[in-house]
Amino acid sequence: MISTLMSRELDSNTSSASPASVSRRYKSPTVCSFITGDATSPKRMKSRTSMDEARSSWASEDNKNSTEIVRKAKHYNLVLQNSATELLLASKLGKLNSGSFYLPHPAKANTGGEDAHFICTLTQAVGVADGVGGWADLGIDAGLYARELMSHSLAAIQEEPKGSIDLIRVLEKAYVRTKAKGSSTACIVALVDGGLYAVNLGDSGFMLVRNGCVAFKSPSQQHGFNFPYQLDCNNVGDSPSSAIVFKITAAPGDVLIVGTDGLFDNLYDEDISGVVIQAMEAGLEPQMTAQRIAELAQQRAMDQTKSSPFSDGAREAGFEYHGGKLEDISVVVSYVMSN
Ligand SMILES: [Mn+2]
Repeated sequence: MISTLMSRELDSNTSSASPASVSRRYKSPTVCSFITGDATSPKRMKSRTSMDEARSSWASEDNKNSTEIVRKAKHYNLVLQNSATELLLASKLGKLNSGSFYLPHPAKANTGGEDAHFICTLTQAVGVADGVGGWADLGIDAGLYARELMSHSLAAIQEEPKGSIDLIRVLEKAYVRTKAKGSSTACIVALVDGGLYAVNLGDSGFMLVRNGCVAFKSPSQQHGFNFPYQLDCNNVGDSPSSAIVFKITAAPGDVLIVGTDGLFDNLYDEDISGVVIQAMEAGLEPQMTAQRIAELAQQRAMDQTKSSPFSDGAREAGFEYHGGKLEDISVVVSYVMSN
């Protein structure tokens, strides 16, 4: 039996990268497990949005005094209790208009890569999963685990009672039903009454862009550099209850971007919001917006000259690393629509 969890492969496009691809043994998660960056390190803060950043971002809006942010254990509740207009907008949320684009790592394209995602129009939910590449050393394609996890998540979310879905229960069911070898991160976001409801485990995640600005970005959960929280086939790793739960108010016109680390390790927040702004001006459909974002991420992934959120993180962890990180890139874009 395999009793280790996997770190990511460090598939460097430079010759100077340190050997970080060793499989690290699992270690127990700490109680408060957010990896949101060191306050003394501006570079990390740039690539990882912390709760404080979210707070300042939201509080800087006109509704400063009426913004209520509650953090309970691993639950985020971001509630904009502001004007009657905002509440009216929230009550009129109708659906997510979603599209996706997937660019597998060029070397893994023939097996479909190791990412998976779903879009469910019935339940207004989307999800991404990222099979952890370290399994390849054991001859196991973790993409199978990720695809099965998403397929079961899609089925499980449709079993939830309408109007009171429980995403931890969804993730738990999917985890128990997944039989493939491997391990994976998971992120599921659903449109519910009043806003977005999400669970995230590991270093995939989501971002909400409002009026061209990043209103919120989910923090990454990692045990160490390049070693994400993950659900695994041997039940030795993290459990669905370790996922962070988010409830965030949303309004028509908001743009939700859900992606794997191939997206968030290669593009800074402002790169992503920049593409969203251009896409909105050009009137692009979500699928085309997702494609533009994914293509920019891949371009950066192959660029050895520019810094990336990944290279910033690597340097902070003591590794010499330059450029982007060639990876599977999954992007799901959802436009929040009124009824
Ligand atoms: Mn990945």
